[in-house]
Amino acid sequence: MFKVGVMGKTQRGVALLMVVVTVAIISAIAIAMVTDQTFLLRRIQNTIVVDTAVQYGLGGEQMAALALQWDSDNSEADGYGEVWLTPQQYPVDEGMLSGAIGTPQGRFNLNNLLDASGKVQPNEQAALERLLTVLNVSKVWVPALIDWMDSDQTVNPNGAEDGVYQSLEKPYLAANRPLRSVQELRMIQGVTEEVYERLAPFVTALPTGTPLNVNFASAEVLAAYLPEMAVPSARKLVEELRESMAEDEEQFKQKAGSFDWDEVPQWGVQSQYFDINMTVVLGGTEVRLYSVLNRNSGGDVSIVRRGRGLQ
Ligand SMILES: [Ca+2]
Ligand SMILES: [Ca+2]
Repeated sequence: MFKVGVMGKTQRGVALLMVVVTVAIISAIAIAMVTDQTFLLRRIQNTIVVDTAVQYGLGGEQMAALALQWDSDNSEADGYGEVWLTPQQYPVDEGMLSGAIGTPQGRFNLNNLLDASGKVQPNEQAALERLLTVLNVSKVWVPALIDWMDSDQTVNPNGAEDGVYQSLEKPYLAANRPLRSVQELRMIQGVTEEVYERLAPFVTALPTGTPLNVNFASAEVLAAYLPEMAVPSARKLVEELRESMAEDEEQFKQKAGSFDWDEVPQWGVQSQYFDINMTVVLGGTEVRLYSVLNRNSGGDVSIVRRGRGLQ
């Protein structure tokens, strides 16, 4: 009896333990399911918010296009003080759409280095090298950038083609086409993080070669474009242009002083490319969107690219 009684107690103990374990497992599964569903619900809500934000962003693009068309009809030049530069804010259902138009053409366009036929443009290369001198960063990688963009596999002196990139721990190939973004610089042999961080705010990578819009250029870029102009003089020129933009090329030349203009890479007082950075806040969620626009000489505006995040 005693023996049976002990066994009965043990069995009851095991049975109780099994119940406890089973309840614990079921609870864990139930909690996991609820968490999963909450997570799924949040994901669905987030997708709806992003989709709605993107729709508002498309509306923002259309408003920007109208502003830029109006500007084309009403002014010859593009510079500080113009209406299209005014940041905008519009209340939308349960939120706010805000955005600002800018132009990347005050920066050095890295895709100017090669012309449409793939030939290196010496004035542009010299200007990029002067910009690097002004910024006090290494320029040893410039031949590698040219190799990265030219269509051939011939290695320039101090350059780099597939062979160099294929020997890396994570190998890749040279792009052999114009840059698609400034971030691509990071893949080029010799471009260190320090070089990238210092240079990125002064450069752009537009789909085609473009003249610099001097009205929007920084002192560093102007000093790079105008040989022999020192940065302090360039700063004074920038201040002057922000107060009163150059309405045409002659006005800029008067403000800048005398230079050997044949040495200066392509420049002008107009922009063909614009960017919009938009923020849509909906029910406490913030979505950032950007678009790059092109305006042709007739004033027609088309979308070049768009995406999430900051441009
Ligand atoms: Ca204008
Ligand atoms: Ca190449």
